[in-house]
Amino acid sequence: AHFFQSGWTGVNECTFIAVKPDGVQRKMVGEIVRRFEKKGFKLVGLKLVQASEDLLRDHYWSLRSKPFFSKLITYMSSGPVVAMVWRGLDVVKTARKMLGETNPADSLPGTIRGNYCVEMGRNVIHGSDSVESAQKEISLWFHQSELNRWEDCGSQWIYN
Ligand code: IDP
Repeated sequence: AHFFQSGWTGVNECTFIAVKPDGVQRKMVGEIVRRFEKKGFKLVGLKLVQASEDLLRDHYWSLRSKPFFSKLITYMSSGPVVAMVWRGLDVVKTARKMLGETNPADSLPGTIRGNYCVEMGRNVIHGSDSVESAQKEISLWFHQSELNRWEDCGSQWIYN
């Protein structure tokens, strides 16, 4: 069965999260996974990948004309990233709140970027900015067969 047969909305909404190369080097993977797990979201895909420049150019296509674009591609290809798909009610918007602002300096303490980084060019984590971006990014980074359907035995304690 197609993974997204059950739809993209409600409790089945999905977002693409990536621990960027600086986050992996700085041993942030466990902390980031912990935050999403403890929040109550469901992990449906996870892998450590060295992203190609082609993949990253596709991923950041909308930023191709920005002055920082080539530095961004260099940064994002400087080491492995942990690519993840998380599922749950309003996960796209909520994940963005958990991340903080693009600029760590504008991110509130308590958010991932607010707590763990200083500069925009080393901001530790990526999260899709809309449901449409999430769909695009998930299909770019993951094969259907890498996304898992599983029954979360705790879901009745997360959803009423
Ligand atoms: P987002 O990651 O919060 O969605 P975007 O505007 O989509 O922010 O930018 C993508 C990534 O590009 C940012 O996370 C950051 O790493 C980098 N970036 C954005 N703006 C700048 C900038 O002005 N200078 C350097 N890097 C930037």
